[in-house]
Amino acid sequence: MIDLPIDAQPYHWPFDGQVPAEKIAVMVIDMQVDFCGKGGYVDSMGYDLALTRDCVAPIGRLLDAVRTTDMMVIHTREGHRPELVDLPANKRWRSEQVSPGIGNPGPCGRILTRGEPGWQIVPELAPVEGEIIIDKPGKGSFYATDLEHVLRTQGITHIVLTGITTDVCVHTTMREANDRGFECLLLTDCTGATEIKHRDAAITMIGMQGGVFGATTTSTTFIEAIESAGR
Ligand code: C5J
Repeated sequence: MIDLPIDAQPYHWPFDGQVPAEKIAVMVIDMQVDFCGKGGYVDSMGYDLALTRDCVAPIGRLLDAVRTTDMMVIHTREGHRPELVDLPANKRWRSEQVSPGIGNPGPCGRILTRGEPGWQIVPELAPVEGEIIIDKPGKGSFYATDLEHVLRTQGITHIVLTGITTDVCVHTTMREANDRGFECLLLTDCTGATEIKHRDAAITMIGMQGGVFGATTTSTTFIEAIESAGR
């Protein structure tokens, strides 16, 4: 159960008022060692890891609350097949300009390569039994995956987004979902980017044009809505 709609920007979410929890999916995007762990891809590019790690604890608290409801939990992992047959040449080349390169060895194994230690979801946010995992080769979670088929089959109409990075994989997924008619909400304390200004800009952009990609709020507000429904 969840007590909707909730306070959000730029409108009370969702637009259609009360919806049952079983129509909502909470997505945890790319909370992998490569994006927020020591020795991973983001670390190897020299970014401040604190910026992508900050959201680990809030997402953990969110999952504790969501796991008491009927909401679907979906985790995603960005990564490529060990043979790299799904790694576009330009993505590979660009990564090699700023790091050992996707598919090449680093302190956490081959960067962004399926099965390697760096590609794993951080232990604090490990999926539990029954949660869905989507492996994706791109930034968006819909491209070249069965995510949309799973969502439609299960009658999901609303998506709550969390994860990293706000301006890349989270935003791309939110845009893909929005274009498909899913009603989206981003939890601002449950997301992070390699630059604070990019995170903040990505959040601000969601609110333009009356909520061009959906709405934003905090995990505190979302968790209160779960707790309030249980009282
Ligand atoms: C990036 C992601 N930033 N998960 N991936 O390359 O946002």
